[in-house]
Parts: sequence; C-alpha cells; structure tokens
Amino acid sequence: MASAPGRVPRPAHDDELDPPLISVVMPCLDEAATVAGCVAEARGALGRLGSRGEVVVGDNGSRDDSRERARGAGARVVDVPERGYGACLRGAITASRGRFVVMGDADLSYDFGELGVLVERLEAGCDVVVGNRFLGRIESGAMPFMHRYLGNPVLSAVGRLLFGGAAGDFHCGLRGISREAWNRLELHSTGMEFATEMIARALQVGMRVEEVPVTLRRDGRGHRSHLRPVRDGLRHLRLMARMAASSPRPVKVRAEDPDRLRPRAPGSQRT
Ligand SMILES: Nc1nc2c(ncn2[C@@H]2O[C@H](COP(=O)(O)OP(=O)(O)OP(=O)(O)O)[C@@H](O)[C@H]2O)c(=O)[nH]1
Ligand SMILES: [Mg+2]
Repeated sequence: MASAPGRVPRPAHDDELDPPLISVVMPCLDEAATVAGCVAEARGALGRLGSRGEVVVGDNGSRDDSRERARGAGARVVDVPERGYGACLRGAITASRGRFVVMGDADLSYDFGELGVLVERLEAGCDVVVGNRFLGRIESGAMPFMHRYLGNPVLSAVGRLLFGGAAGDFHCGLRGISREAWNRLELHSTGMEFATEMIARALQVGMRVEEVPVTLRRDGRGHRSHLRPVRDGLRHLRLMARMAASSPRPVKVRAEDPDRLRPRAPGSQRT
C-alpha cells in the first residue's frame, strides 16, 4: 500500500530502529501453568519502570501449551532445540535485544516485580547482578531443606574460594547482565551449571559482579522440579574445578625485578 504523501512510512519492525532497553528472558520447559503469570508480572514491572522492554520466553521443547500461553500473555517466544537450562537461556538471551537482560524461571518462583532493583544496578555500571535469596526472603516450603542449608551454601562457598567475589547464592535464577558483558563472556554450559559459569567467568575476567536480595516463592506449577540435585550439584562442582584449573594465574611481580614492570622497547626481547 502506498503511503500518504508527506508521511514517513513506518518500518515493518519499530524494534529495528528503537531496540528495547530491557529484555526479560525466561527459560521454559513445560510450564503451561505458570508461564503466562510470569510474563504478565514482568510486563507489569516493565510498565511501572516506564522503560522500553520486551519479554522473551525460550521454549525448550515443551509438550504442553507453554508457547501459546506465553505468546497470549505478550511474550515473544523463541524455540531453543538444544536441551538444558543453560542452552535454553543462552538461546533466548542471544535472541533478545535489550541493552540490559534480566532472567528468571518461568515457574512463578521469582517475583519479576523486583526487576527494577536489578536494572538499577546494571544502569549503575554493574556487569552482572545476581539475586541472593538468603539475604532476601525464602517463603516457607520454597526451597528444600538440603538445598537451603547444605547444597547452595557449600557450592557458593566453593565458588567464592575459587573465584573470589562475594556472591552468596551462586544458583539464584533471578539475575541480570548487560549486553556488553554477555557478548564478552561467551558462556558454554548447557545445564544448570550455567548459573555458576556466568558468575565464575565474570569474576575471572575482572567484571563487576554484585548481588541484591530477592524473594523466592513456592513455585506455582503442579509438576516436579526439573532440577536433579545430585547430578546437577556434581555438574556445578566439576565445572568449577575445570574453570579454576584452566584459568591463567595472575603474574606475580617480584620487588627485586622492576624491569618486568617497564614497557618493552619495540623489537626488544624479554628473557
Ligand atoms: N532443569 C531444566 N530447566 C529447564 C530446562 N529447559 C528449560 N528450563 C526452565 O528453567 C527453569 C528452571 O528450572 P527449575 O525446574 O525451576 O529448576 P530450579 O529452579 O533450579 O529448581 P527448583 O528450585 O527445584 O525449582 C524453569 O523455568 C524451567 O522451565 C531444562 O532442560 N532443564
Ligand atoms: Mg525453579
């Protein structure tokens, strides 16, 4: 259809000219009971922030009608064929376009109403911001006893020991990352250990990682968690061991060897 004289034709996708500031990204596998509620909650929070935003649901091969429900609630749905929490999030984040990405599970366990706090830290220059459920609030029955008092604290302590930083909840699913940091990090994990890899890699390359208190609710779905505590715990541990072993150690400069601190003259060799 020809446009009226003097009027600038609208592009097919306004997004291409004016990308969203915030992308809320959710990994989803068979979450028909809850995904629409999560999308609505995230859209409500974006509206309250008054920022241009999008909600992207990464669907990991759901056999229920998660996709249709997510779309119906106003999300853009991206199909991610490679299975696993990490693969699903990587696919969906890569397909999202915001300058800041906030991610959280599609099972209503996180309160997307809290996303403003994460965005505020990203806007303040933080590269990665991780929720901490222990500093926030854990609703009764929302986290199994062994995860709360053993698995999470121990694995997070190992993470701090190996990679530094102060993150107290390495496995929190509500977190944020700037697009710039995301593009630099190049994460590879496909499973739940993706959560650990993001924090560990960011610390290894010297990024600014902060945490904020968040709330964990009882999830709203009728089926079992996808998490398999022993298998997933071991995957976190194995990944941390591999990353710590392969990370370049900082070069120690001895006081009596000041020459190492001086810039090299072009063509000169250092022994
Ligand atoms: N574990 C897992 N989660 C997936 C996968 N693909 C997408 N997801 C989504 O990732 C999110 C996290 O999965 P959950 O089963 O809630 O795992 P969790 O939050 O670590 O464990 P709980 O605390 O027991 O809920 C949910 O939104 C899932 O739908 C997958 O292949 N495996
Ligand atoms: Mg969950």
